[in-house]
Amino acid sequence: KTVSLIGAPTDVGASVRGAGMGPDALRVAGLYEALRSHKLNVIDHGNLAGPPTPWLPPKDGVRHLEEVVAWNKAVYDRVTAVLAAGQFPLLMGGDHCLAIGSISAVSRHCRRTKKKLRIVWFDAHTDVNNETISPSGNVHGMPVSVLLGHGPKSLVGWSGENAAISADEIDFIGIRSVDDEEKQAIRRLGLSVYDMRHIDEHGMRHTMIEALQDVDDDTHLHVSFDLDCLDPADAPGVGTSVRGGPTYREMQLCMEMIADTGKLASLDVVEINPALDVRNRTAELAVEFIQSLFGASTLAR
Ligand code: DIR
Ligand code: MN
Ligand code: MN
Ligand code: MN
Repeated sequence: KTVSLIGAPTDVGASVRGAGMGPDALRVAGLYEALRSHKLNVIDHGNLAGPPTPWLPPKDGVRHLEEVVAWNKAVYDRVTAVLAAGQFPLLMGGDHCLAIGSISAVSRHCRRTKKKLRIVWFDAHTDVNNETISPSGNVHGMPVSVLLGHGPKSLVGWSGENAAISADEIDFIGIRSVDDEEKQAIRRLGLSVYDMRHIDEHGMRHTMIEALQDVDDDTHLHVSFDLDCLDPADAPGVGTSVRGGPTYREMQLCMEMIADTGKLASLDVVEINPALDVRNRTAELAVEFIQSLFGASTLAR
């Protein structure tokens, strides 16, 4: 298997500056070497190019729409090319708005190759705002809505269909911060949200069994991993931390259970903010989790 590392160094959709340094933080934390030591062929494509973040207030409910489109276009094109080459795209963000380009490309690829798409969205937030309900206008809070077909026209429909994904193709893990109108959207859309209370009551193992239950041989499994999913005690280097997240061990179990499916085929690692981190701890943590996603295990070799 060949893993292609794609750096998208931007904070254009975020609420605080700094996520643009994420790709290099992952490189410094040894992502390339970690995957190599796992007998994977790894190509680092370097960083994509895109516009600087202008840092302006929202216009018509969205901040930096033009720049968000440009960055996502670059991501969409590269992820499409990597998938077409039969390789595994690992997007190094950047903020979570980049999942629009990444998952639009994955969705188109799945339709073309007749694969069933399943997405696991690790996050403290559900990111299902859109320009009419978002309290902030930041697009990193909107990618799921856009992918479901509701959002700014210039971002919707890239997969070839109005909706790149359907509500039953995505499961959320670790949620503990949802805006008021987002709550209505979740109910209206019928999204599967495993919030922290669900994880507290049922345990992470049972939660992941539920989330992964319909993964089968024909499935393309995509993981969109917002590092703010973790408890901020473990992952301080994120822009919008929310206390009360999964523990290190719980998150390792998630990663190991996903690896066990053997169906992981694309990955976003987003929202690492080195400007807020402590000695690159959050990127190092991300590298550990990525290794587990690719099958690293304590006892098996
Ligand atoms: C908030 C924050 N719900 C918003 N979202 C974040 O601005 O839409 N997502 N931080 O990761
Ligand atoms: Mn988040
Ligand atoms: Mn489900
Ligand atoms: Mn997110």
